Amino acid sequence: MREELEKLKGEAREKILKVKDEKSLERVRIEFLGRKQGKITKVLRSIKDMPPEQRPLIGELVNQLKHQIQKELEERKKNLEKEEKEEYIDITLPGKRPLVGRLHPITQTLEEIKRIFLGLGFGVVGGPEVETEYYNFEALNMPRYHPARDEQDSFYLDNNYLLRTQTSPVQIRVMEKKSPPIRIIAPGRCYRRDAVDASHFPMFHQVEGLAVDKKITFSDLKGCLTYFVHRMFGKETRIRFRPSFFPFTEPSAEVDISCIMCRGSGCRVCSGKGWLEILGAGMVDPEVFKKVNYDPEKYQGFAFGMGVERICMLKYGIDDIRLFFQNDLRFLKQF
Ligand code: 2NM
Repeated sequence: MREELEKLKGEAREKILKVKDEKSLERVRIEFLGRKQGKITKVLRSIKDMPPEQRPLIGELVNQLKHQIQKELEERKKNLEKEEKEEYIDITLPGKRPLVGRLHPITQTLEEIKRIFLGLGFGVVGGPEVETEYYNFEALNMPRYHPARDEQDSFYLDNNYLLRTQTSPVQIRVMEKKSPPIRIIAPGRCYRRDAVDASHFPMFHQVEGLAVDKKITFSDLKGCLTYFVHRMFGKETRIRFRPSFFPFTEPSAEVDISCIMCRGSGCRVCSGKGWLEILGAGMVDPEVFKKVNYDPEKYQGFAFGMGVERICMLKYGIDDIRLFFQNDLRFLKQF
């Protein structure tokens, strides 16, 4: 009996090692361990016909063999699987490129703007998006019934809170806490109750800048913004300042750049005008300084504000602001 078992063991081992795929391996398993006709199974079944005193020993031997074969079958199966995988790796095939994320074009533009002003010595500050009427309007020389409030129809919350319509409240908060000299930009989200169209969206991003010191002049403002425009849109871009009005600056200006599509000759992008409006700016109104306890006789300052979406649209020739907020990868992948 012992001999017979040894023979079975050798036979099984040989067949298991010879097998070249999982199907044939399964056939070997059935040949030896199959429930009905398996060679080992049959031996196990025959134990009951043996003399009682031999049964325990034989039983144990056969069981050992059974487990041994099971183990070898499993090992061979693992090796086959591994071999199969290894065989199918064709290292000459181009790899599958995983989808790599990237920064949103607005974030990219924001980073670029920040980098330029950081280079000019401006610090970057943030502040709350939920503001009080005082910081959003009153401190900026826009009292309750000022007509300029109409233009910035806001989202109001309870208790006179509202979503900021610009980031200038951040500048007010900084001036309240610190004395000049001040050189900061305040980037962030702003909210206005605008109807959505190709150039309006109820949430947008702004960067506002502020420099306060003794003897800050309009020339400093012009120099600073000209440098910014050259860095952002290229040295060949021209810049012009048109007189305008803001309640928080005096004098105020709208700043245009020569059209980046036609370079000033007039085209569809600039509606034939040759110029594109990119930001608003001016010298901080003495009334604003009074609100933060700065002496307007001692200090002057310039301030400016720009819409990041608008800058980004002009830079890349994007004609609809809604594209930024639809999460369409066909659009986003281009940046
Ligand atoms: C603009 C245009 C002009 C501005 C003013 C101030 C502050 F707080 F100093 F008064 N911050 N930003 C400003 C000035 C913003 O946005 C079009």
